[in-house]
Amino acid sequence: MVKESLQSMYEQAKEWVLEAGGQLRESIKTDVLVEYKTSVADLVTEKDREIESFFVSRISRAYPAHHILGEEGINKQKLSDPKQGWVWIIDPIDGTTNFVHQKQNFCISVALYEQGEPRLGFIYDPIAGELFHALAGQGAFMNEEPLPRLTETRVEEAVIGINSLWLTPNKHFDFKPIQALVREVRGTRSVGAAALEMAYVACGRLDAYLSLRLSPWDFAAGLVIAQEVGAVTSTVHNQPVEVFEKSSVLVARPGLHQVITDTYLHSSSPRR
Ligand code: 2AM
Ligand code: CA
Ligand code: CA
Ligand code: CA
Repeated sequence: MVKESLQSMYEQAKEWVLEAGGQLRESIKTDVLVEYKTSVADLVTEKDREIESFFVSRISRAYPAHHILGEEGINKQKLSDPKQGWVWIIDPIDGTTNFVHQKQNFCISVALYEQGEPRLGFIYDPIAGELFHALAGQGAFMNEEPLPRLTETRVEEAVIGINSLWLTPNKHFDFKPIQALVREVRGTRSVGAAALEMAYVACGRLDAYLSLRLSPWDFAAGLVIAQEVGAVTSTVHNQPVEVFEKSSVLVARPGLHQVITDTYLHSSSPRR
């Protein structure tokens, strides 16, 4: 694939993301049908399905040979080997709970991978009017503004994104070292939308973000964007994130990533 066509996919996908975001912005003015998925805390709305369908129809018309992996499973085609060919990874609404309860702090997350390699990433908060985007190798942007490369910071001066579940006894992780981290940092934030929190690390609003169990659509675009500004990404066990597997995620400024893994996470052995 020549570079021009990746560039044209970038421009095309950016238009789709902005159009879909416009639909979500309109939808918060009306009542939206909400259903439970696996539990009362796991919501899905008619808009999640509509937005994913929008991308599936646009992508399959423009790029019929490409594969699509979306949270709501609109595209039923089975992906035999996601590391072959072109794969779009879509979270139509990341932060559905925020979408329903707050009508803000949610985003659309869209990524494109080729042979398992990151190519494009988009994270769009249509309420704030902030589109984070990147073409791998060409830097990351918020709207038209290039995002500067991340510099180092000390843990005492860091504001980190973390979910409160980390701080309670859980079957995955020893939470005591995490409590030590939370005591050490300047502050913690829980936005409630994983992709948006990764974008916030990329633009410097957060110095690190860590989450225990996410899916490809939660982090695929965030990985592309964060890596373009020099953020360090890994699992919480400091292994590379496998983009097509469920995974924990730690994304942080350089330096801070190492302090968090060496000092706080290394001593937290997984419970299974
Ligand atoms: P979602 O809104 O697209 O479901 C906070 O809940 C963050 O974790 C959101 O980014 C949310 O994505 C993600 N998440 C992943 N798995 C989840 C689950 N089973 N229930 C709720 N949120 C989940
Ligand atoms: Ca969901
Ligand atoms: Ca999500
Ligand atoms: Ca979602």
